[in-house]
Amino acid sequence: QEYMIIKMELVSPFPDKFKALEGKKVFLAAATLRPETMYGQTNAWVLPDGKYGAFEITETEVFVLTHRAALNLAYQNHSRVPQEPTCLLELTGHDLIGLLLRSPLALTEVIFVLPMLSILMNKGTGVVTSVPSDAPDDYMALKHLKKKPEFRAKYGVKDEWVMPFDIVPIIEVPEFGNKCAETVCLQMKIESPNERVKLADAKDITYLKGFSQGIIIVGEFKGRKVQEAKPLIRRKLLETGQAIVYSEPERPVMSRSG
Ligand code: ZZB
Repeated sequence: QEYMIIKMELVSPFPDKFKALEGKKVFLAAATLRPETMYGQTNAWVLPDGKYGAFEITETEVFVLTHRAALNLAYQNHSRVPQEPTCLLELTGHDLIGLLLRSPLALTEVIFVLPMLSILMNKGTGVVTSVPSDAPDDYMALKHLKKKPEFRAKYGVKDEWVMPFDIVPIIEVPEFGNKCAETVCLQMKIESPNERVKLADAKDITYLKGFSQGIIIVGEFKGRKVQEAKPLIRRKLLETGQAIVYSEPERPVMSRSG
């Protein structure tokens, strides 16, 4: 599986826990298969109890991701020391919740890191960028956070990290509109982020519709088909240094682990 890692930059001044990294460029490294949806990012997701680390990628750049992903990256020529991940800071998802980020192409200028309980730690980087317009999982998780003050309280999520952020329409799909994930979740009567089986189907449908029939309605490639825009946006992100390619060597196991 070939992902792109989107470099979501930690906004300075850094919080206390990250003070040792001040002066470096620190990125939450989000693995995605949908670079053309980056305009619609509204937040980032991490697993609260997941183990993460801040790893040296170059002399000046640090990525926050799982140890497993850091090791994979080290074997793909993305580590300060060749083939060896060097961790500057051990972290958990709890340390990341509430961080303020600036993410490539996002129409929302700054976004927050929020908790998602369905994140798989053995897939991608363990960090996911959230596009509630076109990803059913993201749509349901954001809706849940907004609806449930007790869930926000449990994870120390402040209202202002969530409430001001609404779906940003970025892709128009015939018959599904410009909030494809919402349309599909409503049609399938999905009521909570825990309906994993239904959500997997919703994801497949949304992927298929968006890719085969979607038209980009914002940004530089406005008016183009998703199929045409995808490789152009991918190339742009790579050329500007806002993303890198990341290959997943083994098949991920479908279970959750810290
Ligand atoms: C942004 C995005 C926008 C995504 C979209 C999807 C969609 P797949 O096909 O199952 O491999 N993802 C990445 N890593 C993880 C993880 N560790 N745990 C949980 N989810 C993860 O799915 C790949 C997608 O799953 C990635 O692409 C990422 O979300 C998420 F509009 O990034 B995506 C219809 C889907 N739309």
